[in-house]
Parts: sequence; C-alpha cells; structure tokens
Amino acid sequence: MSRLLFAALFCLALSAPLGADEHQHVAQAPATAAAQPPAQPETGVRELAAVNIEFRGTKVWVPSTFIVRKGEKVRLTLINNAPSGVHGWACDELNIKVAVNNDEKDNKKVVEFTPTRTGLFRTYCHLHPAHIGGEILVID
Ligand SMILES: [Cu+2]
Repeated sequence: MSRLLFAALFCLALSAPLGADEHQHVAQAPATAAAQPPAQPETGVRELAAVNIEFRGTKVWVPSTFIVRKGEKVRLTLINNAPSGVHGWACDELNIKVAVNNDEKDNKKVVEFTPTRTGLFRTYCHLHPAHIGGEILVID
C-alpha cells in the first residue's frame, strides 16, 4: 500500500512543473482580459512548494522531484506538516540548508535560488538521514 502511495506521489511530483507550463500556455491564448486566469505573482520567478508529510513513520517532502531551468529564479515554499518535529531540506549543489519547524503558526520557510548550472542534484533532510530525499533536475 505504501509503495503505491509513494508511486502516486512521485508521479504527481513529475507532473506538477509540466502542468504549470501548460497553464501558462493556455493563459497566452486569445481571450478577453476578464476571462484570463491570474498571472504569476512575479514575472520570471518559478513558484514551487513542497509539503513534508509522515505516513506510518516515514517522512517525505511532496513533491520530491522538481524540474527547473538554469538561470531562472526559483521561490520554493517548504511547509512542514509532519507531526514528528523540525525537518530539514538541503541541496549541496545549490548551497541550501534550511530547517522547517512544524508549529501550527510556524511551519513554513521560503527559499529562493537561481541555478547557475545544469544537472541532477540530490535533496535531503540534513537532520534525519532516514528521511526520504528527492532530486532537482536543472535543465537549459
Ligand atoms: Cu527530517
């Protein structure tokens, strides 16, 4: 059962960035101004989010995999909804290492970065090695 859950979450993670691109394409189609969906909050910034969850003692950031472009500014919101306490999100190649509390009024951190090179980079919780990690694929 848990394998099925993680497979489903993984598929969601892969589809999320592509879905965002499709949405932007639709927004550029001819339409009246009133009918157009709201624009991105800030032009040129890719807004992403991940939620830390816990299922039968296994912790994972969902989605775990992101696809971003080299030179594109990324704003990643990390929300820790795991009941087990503070969890981390780190990526050595992007020089990111943050700890996210799980308090009701303090369970969010926003990380901004702009990848300067392409590659597949590992993400992980630097506080708990057993915490399931993920990857960031940086493309041209
Ligand atoms: Cu952790």
